[in-house]
Amino acid sequence: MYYYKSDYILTMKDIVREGHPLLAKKTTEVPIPIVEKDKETLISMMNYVKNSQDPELAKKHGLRPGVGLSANQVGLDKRMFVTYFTDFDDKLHEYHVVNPKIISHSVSMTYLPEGEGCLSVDRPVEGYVPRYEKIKVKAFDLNGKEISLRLKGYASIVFQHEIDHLNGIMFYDHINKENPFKLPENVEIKSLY
Ligand code: K1U
Ligand code: NI
Repeated sequence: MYYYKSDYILTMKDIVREGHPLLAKKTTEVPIPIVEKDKETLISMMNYVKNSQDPELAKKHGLRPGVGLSANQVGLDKRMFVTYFTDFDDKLHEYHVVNPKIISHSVSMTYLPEGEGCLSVDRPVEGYVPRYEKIKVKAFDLNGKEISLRLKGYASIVFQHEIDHLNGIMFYDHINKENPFKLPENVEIKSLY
């Protein structure tokens, strides 16, 4: 499997689960300019995320709702992901993200008080996942144009979750092993809300 056609309807059967080797390795850079097959795959991935947030389509296709999806989660060794969500300030974060690099981040950290979930993890995992409060990301978009994003709060958390996937890191790798609700010391860290 090398790519998904843009009109292919991705479902949960296409999503690889924890334990799959693709979720534990650093993924491979996508050649720029982006070839049509990689663009089509990104479109199909974006459709998964959008469909999953539509209650009727989610029910029809048995989709778990998501706000992001990385290519290795659908079985492809490629450094790319999509996001589709509205932040607390009502800004829509609809992005096709290719070869992302975190070029700087805040010292201060944040976390979701309810913890994180993952489409590749079929069990609840409790605990705080410390994330940088702000990040600056450089990447390429669907058209191979370089983009530079300054993200904070929830958007910063979602992007770090997806970039972690591309580096073979799962959200629970960040949770304190002795006490899942213990936060890192000597660093400013606040709950997102
Ligand atoms: O990458 C994935 O597995 C998708 C994952 C991303 C994510 C989860 C938690 C924090 C940051 C990023 C999800 O989207 S899990 C579902 C989810 O968080 C959600 C779904 C619908 C509405 C609101 C949230
Ligand atoms: Ni995930």
